[in-house]
Amino acid sequence: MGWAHEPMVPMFLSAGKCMLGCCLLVSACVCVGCGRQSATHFGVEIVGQEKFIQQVTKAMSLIQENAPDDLELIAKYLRRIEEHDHSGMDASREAPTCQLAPASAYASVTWCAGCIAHEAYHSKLSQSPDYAYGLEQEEEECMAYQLTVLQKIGAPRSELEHLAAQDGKHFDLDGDGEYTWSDYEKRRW
Ligand SMILES: [Ca+2]
Ligand SMILES: [Zn+2]
Repeated sequence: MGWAHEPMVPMFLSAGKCMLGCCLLVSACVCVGCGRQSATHFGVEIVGQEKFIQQVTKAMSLIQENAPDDLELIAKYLRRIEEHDHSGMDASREAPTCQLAPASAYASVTWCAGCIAHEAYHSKLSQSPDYAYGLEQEEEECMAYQLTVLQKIGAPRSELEHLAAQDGKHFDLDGDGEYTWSDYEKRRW
């Protein structure tokens, strides 16, 4: 696991960049489009390969069994979870969408569950009026929430330690102190 969690899809950029983002998202959908299916569990639409739907359903069931209040929060702030080539939260859509890359979704059921919780927390924060992506501080808040969920669902110690060792700067993959499409495109998770 060289990755921890998924910063927001950059959505604070200009309208022109947003259009670009939509095109990127559409092309990504096409490229993973083969065998895509859709199912609804816990009121959340899950879109991806059959094994993705199974994995996400297992992750959500694990949260429901061990942390029902957290599943309620997740199902409130995520209306769709889809397989994608980069992980992140797209809160700009009508259905707030958590995107998970294979590295995030298939690492383990517990890790998948933690990533979903992390993205749901971004979505929750993004619904405040005057919201602007909070970079490192926001990532730390989402990671703190992710950690509580991982603990409640009995994630292995290695995952708890891996997450606790992160510093919230993972959004800035090119190291320029800002969060842009360049960072998003560099994600391998
Ligand atoms: Ca950057
Ligand atoms: Zn994040």
